[in-house]
Amino acid sequence: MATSTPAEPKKKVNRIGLETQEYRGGKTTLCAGCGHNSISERIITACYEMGVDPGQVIKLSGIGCSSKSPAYFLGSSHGFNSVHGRMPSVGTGAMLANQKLIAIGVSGDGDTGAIGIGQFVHLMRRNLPIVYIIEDNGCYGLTKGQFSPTADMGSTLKTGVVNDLPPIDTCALAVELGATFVARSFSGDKKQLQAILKAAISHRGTAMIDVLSPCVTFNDHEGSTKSYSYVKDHGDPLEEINFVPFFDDITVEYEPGTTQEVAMHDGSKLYLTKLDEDYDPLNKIEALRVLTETARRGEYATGLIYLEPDKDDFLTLLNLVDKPLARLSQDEVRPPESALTEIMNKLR
Ligand SMILES: Cc1ncc(C[n+]2csc(CCOP(=O)(O)OP(=O)(O)O)c2C)c(N)n1
Ligand code: SF4
Ligand SMILES: [Mg+2]
Repeated sequence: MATSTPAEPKKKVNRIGLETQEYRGGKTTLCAGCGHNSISERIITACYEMGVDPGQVIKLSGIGCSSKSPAYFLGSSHGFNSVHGRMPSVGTGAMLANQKLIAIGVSGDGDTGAIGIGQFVHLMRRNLPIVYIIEDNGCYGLTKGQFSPTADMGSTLKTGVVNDLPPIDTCALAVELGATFVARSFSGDKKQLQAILKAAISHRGTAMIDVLSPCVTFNDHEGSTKSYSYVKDHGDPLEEINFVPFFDDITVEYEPGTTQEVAMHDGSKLYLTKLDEDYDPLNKIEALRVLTETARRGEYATGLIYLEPDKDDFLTLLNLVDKPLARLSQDEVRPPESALTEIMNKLR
């Protein structure tokens, strides 16, 4: 009698036929419990669930514990670990060379707010298509926990040293400078961060996400405003976010007047159920108001803070040819002699 071997259990794959495993990277070398590790997990899940092709992604970073984290997700993607604070210019170059890439940048509050602030400022005003994540722990984790420019005035180091300088609010700065997608979340808030990351991937333009990401080794004590317990107790979510990707034919039922529906560039939809009635994330002045008021109360406004879905991104403004510049042949980039002669004749 013939015996049949039991069928192998079917592996779960996403819409492009890949398993979650294929979105993972190397084993983390960060401290156990570091917020940055949770953010890597959320990036893995968001890219898997969105069916992002890892071969189309370029991961970019600067220097810091946060900037090491691209090694721990999307192991088969392109990657460039740049110099401290210089990720924006490397990212700009990469996207100019190949505008078909999906750029995911990971920086730290020190990498962005201190040495990299000049580069950050110009990235925000250019609206380059990039998901720019700041893993914000209020300190320089890699160099043993000194205050960074996002540390709040009056917060203390473990040693008791008090920070007497006001913080830079990277979200307010990004809104002010022209970023078209600005959000804040917490590494411990799976649901919110996941929805924000998916929406950021769908956005065509700069998506700046400040993720409060506690450093368990140097900045998780009482007196810190970037500790797990402080952020958990002082987060003020603006809305509940539901993200429906373009490939899912789902409509969300909601009571009229309670939920705002926002169409993303790629046809995906965001359903924002407001928790603060007056809040409209499409209004720049409102965004700055809410950031100022929550900061004054010692709280963090979280969620989608500002969105401008239709502004032209940097590459569109440059009117680039469709074919990635990096793939153009010599013949395509070198004008024929007749073109040069024509120009010379005009100058005579
Ligand atoms: C040009 C330069 N200056 C200073 C340093 C030292 N340095 C390395 S990482 C870092 C700060 C990292 O802080 P952050 O970006 O907040 O990352 P975290 O480690 O907190 O995740 C500094 C000052 C360096 N590597 N290069
Ligand atoms: S030192 Fe802090 S930021 Fe660096 S890996 Fe450890 S917990 Fe994370
Ligand atoms: Mg830091």
